[in-house]
Amino acid sequence: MSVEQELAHVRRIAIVPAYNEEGNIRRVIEELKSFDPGLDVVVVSDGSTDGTARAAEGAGAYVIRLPFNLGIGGAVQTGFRYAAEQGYDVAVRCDGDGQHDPGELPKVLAPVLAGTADIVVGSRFVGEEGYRSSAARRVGIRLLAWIVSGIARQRVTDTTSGFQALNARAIRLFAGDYPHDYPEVEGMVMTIRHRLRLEEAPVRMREREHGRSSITSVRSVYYMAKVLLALFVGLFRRRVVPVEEG
Ligand SMILES: Nc1nc2c(ncn2[C@@H]2O[C@H](COP(=O)(O)OP(=O)(O)OP(=O)(O)O)[C@@H](O)[C@H]2O)c(=O)[nH]1
Ligand SMILES: [Mg+2]
Repeated sequence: MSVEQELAHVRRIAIVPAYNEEGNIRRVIEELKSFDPGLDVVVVSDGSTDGTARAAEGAGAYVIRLPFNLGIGGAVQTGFRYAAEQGYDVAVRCDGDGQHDPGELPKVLAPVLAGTADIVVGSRFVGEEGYRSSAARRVGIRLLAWIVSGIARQRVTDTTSGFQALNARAIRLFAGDYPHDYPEVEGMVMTIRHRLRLEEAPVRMREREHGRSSITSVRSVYYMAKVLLALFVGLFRRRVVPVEEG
């Protein structure tokens, strides 16, 4: 069975965090819907001050408006909570800036639908396709991959990718507890520590078209320092059991 056929048997949702993505969000939703018309889309507008929420509703998404900017982790966790409460079987996570191509979703979804992984992370660094980014950022990405692979005792290549597919188990885990600051990096460690099966799938990602990236070059040094500290502190965290686990 193809991924599209298998998808038809599960309740599925796309979780899209968006902070001032008025210029991008409509197309993101349209592309998701054209990939799979039965895919529900929830956009978590993270205290946006532009027309993000209205544009998302206009394009047929369910919109959760956070009262102020919680940051990417809080926004994504809100989406996972919604997905868990509504009983979705499968969720995909896509950025609201259009960098994640829904056409690549079959690769990310396949292991989840086949039941061989609980969470699949779309990686820019597995396989042939390279990803253009600044040298500094590439070094940072490699370093993070190396550290996370060491902690997790499993080789990973793309620790900052928000292009992911998750089954109900992984949705529940993240609905109950999700890192705030650097959710992708810490989330990977968390997933593996909770003994969920994590896989990477090779994907291509696009360049940002409208709006501004949250990570500028000066900030990326700061980002690295903080994320390394967060990972280090995380080593001493107990495995947190979701408060409201049913
Ligand atoms: N910057 C930022 N993005 C947020 C926030 N909350 C949700 N988001 C969304 O999270 C997604 C990822 O943010 P980006 O700024 O594109 O981060 P990135 O993709 O790692 O960086 P680039 O590759 O440079 O675009 C986007 O869809 C944002 O709209 C927030 O508080 N700040
Ligand atoms: Mg982006």
